[in-house]
Amino acid sequence: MKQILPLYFIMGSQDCKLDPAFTLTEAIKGGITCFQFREKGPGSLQGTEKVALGRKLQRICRESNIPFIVNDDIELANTLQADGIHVGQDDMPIEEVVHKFVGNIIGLSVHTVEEAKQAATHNIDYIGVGPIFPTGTKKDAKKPVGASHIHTIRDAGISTPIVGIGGITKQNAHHVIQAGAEGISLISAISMSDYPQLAAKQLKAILTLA
Ligand code: TZP
Ligand code: MG
Repeated sequence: MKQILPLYFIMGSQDCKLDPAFTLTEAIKGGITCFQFREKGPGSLQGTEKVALGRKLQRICRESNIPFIVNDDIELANTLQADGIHVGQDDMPIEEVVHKFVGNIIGLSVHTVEEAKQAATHNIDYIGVGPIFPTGTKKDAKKPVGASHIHTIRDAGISTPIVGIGGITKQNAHHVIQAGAEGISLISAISMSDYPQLAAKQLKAILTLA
């Protein structure tokens, strides 16, 4: 997990300023360590178009040995034989995901210490803690918890690998790492950039310095 989580890029076509395949290719050149396909919300593709984009982005990840993780959609994750699935608290119960997903990596979004404790009992591979900072990308996001919340989770004795999520930019990424996270996961800081490769490179540089 330590190699996979540092710079975890998430996106779907609805998040991209430029072409999604181009954005992902550039982000990979810039040094992302993991990719999550999250085709969701207003403007997102559905049905066969969603599957086709998933396949295309998965192929790009495979060429560079970047783990390909699917958000929410366990059927799609199994069809594509994705490397991982990521679910939230309101998705399918985690026991069911553990039972049904045939791939490797299972990630879960958590907001509270209690949810993080629950994740640990289910042997989840990593948890996404957030939103850390205010985000404009997820319209129904909960109240930001701040980077110190990662500290609080660690202090509660939880050693599950953590990625921070929500509003992470090159200006604040170091706080997330310094608070004890194994990585940063982000959408708009790369997907809305005119230069996704450069954006990823700059974030990667911050991780090395933090
Ligand atoms: N979950 C909590 S915040 C968030 C998700 C999916 C959105 C993160 O997007 P951004 O653009 O990195 O703030
Ligand atoms: Mg979800």
